[in-house]
Amino acid sequence: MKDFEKTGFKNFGRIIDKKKCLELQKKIRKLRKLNKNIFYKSEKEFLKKGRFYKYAPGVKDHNLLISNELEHDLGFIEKNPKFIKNVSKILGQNYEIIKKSIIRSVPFSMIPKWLTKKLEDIGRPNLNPYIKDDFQDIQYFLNADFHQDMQTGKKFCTLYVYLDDVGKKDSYLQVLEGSHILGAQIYPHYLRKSNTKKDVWYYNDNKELIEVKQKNIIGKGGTVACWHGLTLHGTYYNFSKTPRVSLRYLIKPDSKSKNSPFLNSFKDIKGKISIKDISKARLDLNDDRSFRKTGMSITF
Ligand SMILES: O=C(O)CCC(=O)C(=O)O
Ligand SMILES: [Fe+2]
Repeated sequence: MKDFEKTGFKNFGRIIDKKKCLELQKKIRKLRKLNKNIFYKSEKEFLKKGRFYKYAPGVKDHNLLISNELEHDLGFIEKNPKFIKNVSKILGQNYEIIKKSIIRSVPFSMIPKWLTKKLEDIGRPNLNPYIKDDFQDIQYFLNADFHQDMQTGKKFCTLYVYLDDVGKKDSYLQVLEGSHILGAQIYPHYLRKSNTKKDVWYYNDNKELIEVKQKNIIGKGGTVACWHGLTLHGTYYNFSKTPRVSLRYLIKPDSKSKNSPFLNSFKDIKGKISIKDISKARLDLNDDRSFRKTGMSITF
């Protein structure tokens, strides 16, 4: 696992019981039907009731995954020996889960008409602002252009568990191996796809120029993968009829573990690990945090 320092990414493979993943997926689907009714029905209603802040599932509340309503024991994931072994190898034994939530990647066909035009050329269309409060206990995405999850300097990894099978049509995660090395950068990122080499991108921060390798997370339910908080990753549109349902964990390292590849990786990071003025970290957000068109570099 030593190469995590260099790659900032590890696909653990299919380590969780697929049947148990499907059971949870079905329960989620039953409790929170996914249809157009979860969205505000018009732009007028959205302008009246919607907002561009506090729209994500909470760490402790308004989060279906940890709610009494779902009441689901996540031991089959978090206490699974393979899960513990793999995560410990990257983050040290006493790692800590700081947040977990359900992610649904919504097929384009499920977006209400009034919204489709608005979301064109938005790089990171988080859908929750357009979804009624009651349903914001799940995180909904249309797609996500290449971005970093860590911006404030708080060190963590992101880990995904696929609850259902994810193929090429299902908005699979794409990760750019080695991209964490340039540190925290402003979105949109300066990325260009190689014209000749498959799955190679050139990435720069206006000083250094590096080559990074695209790794696709494609796999059956129960597949788990983990990336450094500064590693670029994203998803393109979901072309299937059903949402991709995943669990997303943010995991903090064991701060006493002297040799964790995650903490060691910071020695090699060239730039800063956070952007001081967080309001300047995303050029795709207006002052009121509404979305601004940027286009996107991620493709199918
Ligand atoms: O699941 C997706 O579509 C992208 C999500 C993502 O980048 C994240 O959860 O950090
Ligand atoms: Fe992300």
